[in-house]
Amino acid sequence: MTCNDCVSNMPSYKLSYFTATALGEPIRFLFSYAGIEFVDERFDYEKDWPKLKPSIDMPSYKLTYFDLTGVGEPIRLLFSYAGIDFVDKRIDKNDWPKLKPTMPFGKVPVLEVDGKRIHQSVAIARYVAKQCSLAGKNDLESLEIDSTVDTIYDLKANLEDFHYESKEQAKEEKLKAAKVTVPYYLERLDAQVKKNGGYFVGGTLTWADITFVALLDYLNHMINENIIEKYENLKQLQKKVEELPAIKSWIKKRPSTSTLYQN
Ligand SMILES: N[C@@H](CCC(=O)N[C@@H](CS)C(=O)NCC(=O)O)C(=O)O
Repeated sequence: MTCNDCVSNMPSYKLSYFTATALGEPIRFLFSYAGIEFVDERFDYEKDWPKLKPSIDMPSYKLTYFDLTGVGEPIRLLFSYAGIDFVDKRIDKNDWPKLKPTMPFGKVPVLEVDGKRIHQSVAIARYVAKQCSLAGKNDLESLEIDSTVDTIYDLKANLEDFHYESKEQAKEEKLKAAKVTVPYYLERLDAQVKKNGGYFVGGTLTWADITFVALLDYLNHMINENIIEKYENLKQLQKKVEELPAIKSWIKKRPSTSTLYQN
């Protein structure tokens, strides 16, 4: 076998990515480290991408949810962070009775992936997180992230228990309980962020951080206060996540939902 044979047996590689470093750069580094030749195609996000995008075989996504920052919001933030386009279908409350029987389990959010409908917000968020490498570097990290997200949902359940109680006396008792359980959760979540270098898991951004920040608006609304006011590490985390360019731009452009929380 001659050297020419080796060369001709190598696959030819072409990497298409933006002019930015970001997610394309580790691949460029690895090709360079391995001494493997590749065509380094770079295009401009503003100028080239709108024309090129339709030619890239991406699934089409449609997320159906209420016009709220509830359990659909982590998914919207994750899509935005990942730079994945999705149809943000917001149901008018008045249309819900008619639409409910058409949903797989009578609830939203529902994600349509190329027309296939999937429900359960946490499962959907985890799926999107995997598309943009926010789901942990190994199984143990993924487990820690899942466990943190479940804890955030436990905290949410505590607040919902109080918020959606309609009987006055029971509501007062549930508020008293929430005033104990909510700090219990927040102290531990705050300590977790402190211990893990400013993020919930592994010293780096994961979908647990995005889930927490995305749900804060809803959690605060339920008890009518900023629940993380006293928790410096959680406040820093919120700031960091909300300042990520893609998240910042999502928050700026998303519809205002303030009037639709009323039950
Ligand atoms: N475990 C489900 C719960 C979904 C859920 O409770 N959705 C609410 C909105 S936040 C809903 O569809 N409510 C309307 C109804 O139950 O009729 C998830 O996380 O996706």
